Amino acid sequence: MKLSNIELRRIHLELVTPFRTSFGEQTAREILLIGVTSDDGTVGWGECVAMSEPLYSPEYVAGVETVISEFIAPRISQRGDLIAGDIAEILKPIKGHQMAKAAIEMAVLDAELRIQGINLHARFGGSRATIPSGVSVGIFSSIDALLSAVQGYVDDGYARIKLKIEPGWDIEPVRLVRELIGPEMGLQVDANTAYTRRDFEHLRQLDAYDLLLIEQPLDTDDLLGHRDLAAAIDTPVCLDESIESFVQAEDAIAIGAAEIINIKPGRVGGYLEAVRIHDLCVANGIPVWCGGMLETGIGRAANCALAALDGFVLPGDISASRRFYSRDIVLDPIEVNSGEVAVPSAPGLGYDLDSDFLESITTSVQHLSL
Ligand code: OSB
Ligand code: MG
Repeated sequence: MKLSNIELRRIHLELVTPFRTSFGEQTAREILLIGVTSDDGTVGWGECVAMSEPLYSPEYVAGVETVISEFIAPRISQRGDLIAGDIAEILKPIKGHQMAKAAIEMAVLDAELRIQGINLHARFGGSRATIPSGVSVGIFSSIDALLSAVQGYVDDGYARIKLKIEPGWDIEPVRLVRELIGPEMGLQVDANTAYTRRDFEHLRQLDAYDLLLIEQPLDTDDLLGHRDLAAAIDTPVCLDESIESFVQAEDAIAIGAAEIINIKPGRVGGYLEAVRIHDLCVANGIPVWCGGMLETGIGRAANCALAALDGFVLPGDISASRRFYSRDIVLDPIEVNSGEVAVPSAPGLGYDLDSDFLESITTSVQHLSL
């Protein structure tokens, strides 16, 4: 297809409850949506996972808008006819900016699949129609508040709990949550880089609580630290922030720094690279699971298709829409039933936009003619 227009649409969504991690607290999500229109009039949407500030990764919403309008759109325009599978190669000269590239590829993929009348799940070939749903639980100001939130998610039927941790909020909350949910339920922790190589003895205390994994305890660039930690503790070490490409996944696996990998399509430059990393992990016996970035129904729909692939052997951060938002921008927001979410099957990424609501929460729109 040939694209005639790229739309950059910023939306503002309030969170139902503040979400605090070791890198900051969010009470709302500023999200950049990318709309592409093909020459036959088909529209596809991509959801960029960058946050407002560069606290999780170097990318941020305003920066993504700039890199798309100044560097990505001209290259796509110059290329002319293309398919989603060409985007990574067209954009390769631009260093980094995985989230911006992923969002464009996602929008083109949506348009391409809509033209073909097939769904992303069918294109990826995953065999499951439903996938287990995990929930990510933030840091609270009191243990009581944490425990009542976790109990609520247990009552909602989630298949596993992920607790955000940081120094001062780790061993004791984990101990009490394990006591609350019992020995059978899947429990894991995510530090978002809050620890250092001096914390191995401390983190070893987590081994007592039968965790599925500890996610990204050390700095993004500290692969050797993660290798050494993996050797020092029993809890499997999982990488999130550190894996921004297929080659980084290969390296981390080769040196023993990644016993498990959290795959986030936005962080690795797109869904097609995410599938390649999944295949690499399967070939190396590395379990993977699908991470989340507080996506709306657009991003969650695509994450479901990815997480339906066989190598995704652990529940993903694919919680119900209502876990973060009181109203979604899609008409059929994701729901959790008996711990599972249904993988969408409609053409494209598989969502249907709630256009009126989308308009009402739009804070800016920019059109780039190609
Ligand atoms: O580290 O997995 C993370 C949200 C924003 C940024 C980073 C992370 C997260 C989550 C959210 O844990 C999970 C979700 O979207 O449900
Ligand atoms: Mg994480």
